[in-house]
Amino acid sequence: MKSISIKDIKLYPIALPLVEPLRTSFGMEPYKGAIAIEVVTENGISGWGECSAAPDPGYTGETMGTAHHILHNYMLGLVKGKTITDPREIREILRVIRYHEHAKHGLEAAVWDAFAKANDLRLTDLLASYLPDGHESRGKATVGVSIGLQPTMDDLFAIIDKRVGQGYNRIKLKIKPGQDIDIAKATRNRYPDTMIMLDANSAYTLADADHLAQLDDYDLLMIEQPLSHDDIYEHSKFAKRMKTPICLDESIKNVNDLRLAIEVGAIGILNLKPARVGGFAECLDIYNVCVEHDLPLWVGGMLEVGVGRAANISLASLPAVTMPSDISATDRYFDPDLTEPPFVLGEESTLAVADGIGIGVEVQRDRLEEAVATWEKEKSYQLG
Ligand code: OSB
Ligand code: MG
Repeated sequence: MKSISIKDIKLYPIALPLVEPLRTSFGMEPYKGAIAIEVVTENGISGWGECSAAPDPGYTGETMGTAHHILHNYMLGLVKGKTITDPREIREILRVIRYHEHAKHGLEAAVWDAFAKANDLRLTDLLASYLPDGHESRGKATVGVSIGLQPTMDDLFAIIDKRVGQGYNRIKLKIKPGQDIDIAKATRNRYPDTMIMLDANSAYTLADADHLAQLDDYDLLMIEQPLSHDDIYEHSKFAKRMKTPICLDESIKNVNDLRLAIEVGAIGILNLKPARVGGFAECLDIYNVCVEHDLPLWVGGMLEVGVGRAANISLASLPAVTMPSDISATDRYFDPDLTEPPFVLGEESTLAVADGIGIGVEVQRDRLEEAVATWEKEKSYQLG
């Protein structure tokens, strides 16, 4: 493969209004905040990555501010001027910096896109080239939709009706204490044949196990991240008390976390989120461990704009991603998005990989400028 030399890296803090905000057990955002990252090569290729840390530290500890600080002051200097012969080298270069997975992922993703473009490859095929034979891209991802907490059950049903009507065949509902068993029961009664799963975003403790065991009655696909964001041990205790499979999101920050979770029986299904594990090199290692252990996986999302979503679809189209991913069509998130063309839901709840080299979608410079201005106007703090 052709190597690339990195001449310049630009950071664009952006905010885009969300068509439908996502209320979780940790909060709600009317705007999607992110840092769009552009890597420019000596040959004039622009690669794009998305650092999807939120404005607030509710999901992981990172924020747009911490990500901007660490990117600007530490990471860019390590990568600028480097010649890259394999995009997985970025993970090694950034290993001297502890944590900051969202920031690492955004920068690494921009290099993956530039590298794929320099080699005239789709990102999905470049990713597959580092996997064992037989793991070629399927060219599309099976997907579902993530629905936030709603004020009333009627509001929730209105949104689910709309999404099921649009063709999504797997829905994920956010839950928290006080809004859990009733949601599962009412939704299962109303939609007997839809795949339903719940995501607690760490809102419970092991003391809630008896209460949550009631969820076993509703034929749920899985329960995502019921306990603490940094816990594996208690999830292993909890998993033994539930028939419904436990999916881990926040708790798995790297491949070693995954190995531990498998070893102690804390995980039945993995939500693989590139932003949470620090990039695609780590995703590939995790993917291989899932294959080795027959662990079902799907690709999670951070309400990414088109840049990050296109990359996530590229990963989600790989064949060991056997469960529906949390990646929805563009109209669920933004109008308009930062990129063109939009992603449109296809037959059997799928999204096609954008057809073009790299991530396959084009950043619209005028919309980028507008999104930077929106961030400037809406931001509640200075970036570091
Ligand atoms: O827990 O999976 C989550 C969004 C932001 C932070 C955490 C989560 C989510 C989602 C969104 O559920 C899924 C999507 O991008 O559509
Ligand atoms: Mg989650």
